[in-house]
Amino acid sequence: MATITVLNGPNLNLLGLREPAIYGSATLADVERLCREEAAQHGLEIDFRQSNHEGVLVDWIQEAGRAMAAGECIGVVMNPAAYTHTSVALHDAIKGASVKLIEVHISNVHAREPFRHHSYISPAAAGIVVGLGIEGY
Ligand code: CA2
Repeated sequence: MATITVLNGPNLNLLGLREPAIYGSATLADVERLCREEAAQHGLEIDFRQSNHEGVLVDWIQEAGRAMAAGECIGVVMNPAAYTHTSVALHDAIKGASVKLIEVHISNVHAREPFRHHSYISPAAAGIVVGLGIEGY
């Protein structure tokens, strides 16, 4: 069965446990369930992961690139969290691994602090979903 890899960056393990006014009350386990249910309706499998470590996320993007080349993975959905605004390494990994990746943000980053308005990921992404809550996944 074809797979979609869903990658989550730093602190998203805290989703639903802190700052519900910004990110809502759903947990990351709820997001995973949502993704699996939606994927199942399309005959797809979900490989759902979260890490607080930039290098681990780079490794997973490269792994997804290999799985895409092997025809096992059809693409990546990624919420890079704070690394969105800092990480040239994630930008390079997406480009270098030729990964088809959709960048997702739960909150509308453009309506928040100026430092959240720039994304190193967007120029390497195939598409962007911002501000639609966890439904954006
Ligand atoms: O809106 C998003 O999805 C973000 O990617 C979330 C990141 C933030 O740095 C980006 O600017 C926008 C933060 C993820 C951490 O999530 C937390 C959840 C609950 C409590 C604390 C952090």
